Amino acid sequence: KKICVVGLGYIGLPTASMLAIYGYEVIGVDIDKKRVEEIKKLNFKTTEKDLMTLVRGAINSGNLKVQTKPEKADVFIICVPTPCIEIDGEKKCDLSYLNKAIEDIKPYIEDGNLIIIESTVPPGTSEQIYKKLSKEKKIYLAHCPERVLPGNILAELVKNDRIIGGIDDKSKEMAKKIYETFVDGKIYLTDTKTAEMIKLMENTYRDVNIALANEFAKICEELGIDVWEAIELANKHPRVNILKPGPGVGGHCISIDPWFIVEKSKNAVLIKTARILNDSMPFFVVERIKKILNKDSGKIAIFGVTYKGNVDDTRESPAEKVVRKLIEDGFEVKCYDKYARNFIVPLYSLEETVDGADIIVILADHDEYKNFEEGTIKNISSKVKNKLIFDTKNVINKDLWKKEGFKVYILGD
Ligand code: SAJ
Repeated sequence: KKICVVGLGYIGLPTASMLAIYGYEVIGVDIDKKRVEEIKKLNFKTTEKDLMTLVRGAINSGNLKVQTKPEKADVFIICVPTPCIEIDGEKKCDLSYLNKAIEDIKPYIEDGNLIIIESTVPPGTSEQIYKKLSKEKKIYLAHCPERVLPGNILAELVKNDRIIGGIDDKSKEMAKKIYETFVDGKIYLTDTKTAEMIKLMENTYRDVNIALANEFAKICEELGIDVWEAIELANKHPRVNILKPGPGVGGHCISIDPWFIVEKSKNAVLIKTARILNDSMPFFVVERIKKILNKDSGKIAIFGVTYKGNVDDTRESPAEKVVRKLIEDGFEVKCYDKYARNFIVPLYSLEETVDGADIIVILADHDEYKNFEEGTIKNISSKVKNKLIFDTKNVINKDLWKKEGFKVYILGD
């Protein structure tokens, strides 16, 4: 069987490589020529463990070909971005990349082909695509959403249970055959609209629970309670699992997917409120920085600009909103993050970042910050102007920093 995977991003590339390793003839397609070249030369950047090895094996096996154009195939798997855009104040799913991918493969589709959409889409999207494509060809169509955790993609690609939504029973069976090649987890079958909703429910569940943690942080700060101690002890309850407060919810999934439900239903009230609450956290952090500094100017040293710890992705990062607001409010900001691939402002070395700083603000929970040694902290304390650190992820070893004379603030304390 020949498979054409369209979109070689953080889902498409591992999926195409995995299918090739398991013996399928795979055509990996990406419209970005640079992306195609860097994959061919195996010099793409990634923080995903073993991904480079997997891609190398797939290409060297001769089963994976990477190119900018699709080809005829038995199965087409579409893994292109479905970002969120704002139109007239309404957040909506931008289906332009998906629609372009469909247009690109259309000339190659033959009767009997299976089309699989992995991209996250609003409920009902797969049916619309099926209606359009089945006018000209007898096709099968399924929606198979991904739930791998960035930072642990390869392990989860194999281990996680998968949901397959098929437009009809044959589509379900055909898609199941593809995924059971490499998925060790269980495979559950349903219809496309339910599968689309399941994906959104998974991420919305997380977003709403993060919003609850963030609201607890705001309330505890107001009442003079350490929210971290309160959450840790509340979670001793056998059926309570309160998540962690933070400077906001980043990444192109959790911060976006709930909007695809809000777009489709006026009943999405709690979901919308949670989104608004999470998007308010970067500004809550800026206000707290001003309160700690007790002035409206100064040098801020930011540690961590990626959307979460130990990844290189800065998409929708809360740090972006914090940095923009601080600069807008007249602060001088320098950012340090050795994982980040790119950011809205230049990134500096640790030394340059802390030099003369009035305060250090931690915005991502990279392990590096958890494991700062005494020597490093001493070096930092000799360079800063004030020994102040505000950790919005509660990731640092507070005692070590206090030993160096730092006043330590934690979000929600
Ligand atoms: N965050 C908090 N507090 C928490 C947990 C997370 O503030 O307690 C923040 C993180 O710092 C980050 C954002 O939320 O900014 C999202 O982080 P995440 O840990 O939810 O991870 P993602 O977005 O990389 O992955 C999520 C996962 N979904 C769920 O856990 C339900 C993953 O399984 C999905 O595949 C992925 O979204 C996706 O691509 O949809």
